[in-house]
Amino acid sequence: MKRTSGHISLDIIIPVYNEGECIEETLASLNKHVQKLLNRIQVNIIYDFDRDNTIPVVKKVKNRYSFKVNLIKNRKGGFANALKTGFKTARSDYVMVSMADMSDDYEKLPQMISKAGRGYDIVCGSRYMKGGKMIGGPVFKKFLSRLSGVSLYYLTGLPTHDATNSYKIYRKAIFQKMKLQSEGGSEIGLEILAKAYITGYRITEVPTRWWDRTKGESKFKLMKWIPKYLRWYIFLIMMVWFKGLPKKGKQA
Ligand SMILES: Nc1nc2c(ncn2[C@@H]2O[C@H](COP(=O)(O)OP(=O)(O)OP(=O)(O)O)[C@@H](O)[C@H]2O)c(=O)[nH]1
Ligand SMILES: [Mg+2]
Repeated sequence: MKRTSGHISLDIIIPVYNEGECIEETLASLNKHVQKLLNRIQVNIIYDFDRDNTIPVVKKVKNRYSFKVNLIKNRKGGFANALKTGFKTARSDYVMVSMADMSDDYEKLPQMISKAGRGYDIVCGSRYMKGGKMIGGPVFKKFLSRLSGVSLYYLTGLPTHDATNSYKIYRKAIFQKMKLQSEGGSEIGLEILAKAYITGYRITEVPTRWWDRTKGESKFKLMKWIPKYLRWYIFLIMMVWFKGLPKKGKQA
């Protein structure tokens, strides 16, 4: 497998759905934490419809930052398709997924980038390892998310305690042969991680904090997404227990 060292290039994918209240703060915070890095970085904001209120704000502020900001339309609509559009249109060797609602920990971004540069195929932001934290948010959702992440770590040996966190860096090449079936929401992150792990890609984690949004509206509907997450949770356990993992050095 081709390994990259040194300064990786990175496309940061931010899916948005009416994030006009949040996007400026998110871009400014990103800029603060990446402006001293030597990596080539661009930010791709993926929107579904032309009247999305994020668009005028992005057009107003996009030239203020050390990175280029692109607006890209997700023609099929929905979170999972926004990520697929983001992966397809990315120009860099690595892609990072981040949210527009100021929930992700950009202080840890340089550390995540550096780990990707050391040869990892996926670097996961991890709220449930030592040093990670979740601040705010609905208690039941937090409980389920922690339970699924920590149980997968122990039941399958997955090298992260936080499989369901969307905040991750991926080596773009892993998507070349990976068929993604998720059509709906953020369970696509778990699908990618599960498929990458059973293929033998190198995965690691970095402790990150997560903050609940203070502005805008959440689109996450817990009851609707539980079965979708469960599908990939069970898939991963079954694959690891009954088919096993590829031997080290035999990865795709
Ligand atoms: N393009 C696109 N982006 C979306 C869609 N739904 C959500 N997003 C974006 O995806 C990110 C995460 O969405 P949130 O609604 O915050 O959901 P969440 O982070 O899973 O859950 P919360 O805990 O409620 O914040 C945000 O940047 C949203 O604007 C969608 O249908 N299309
Ligand atoms: Mg959110």
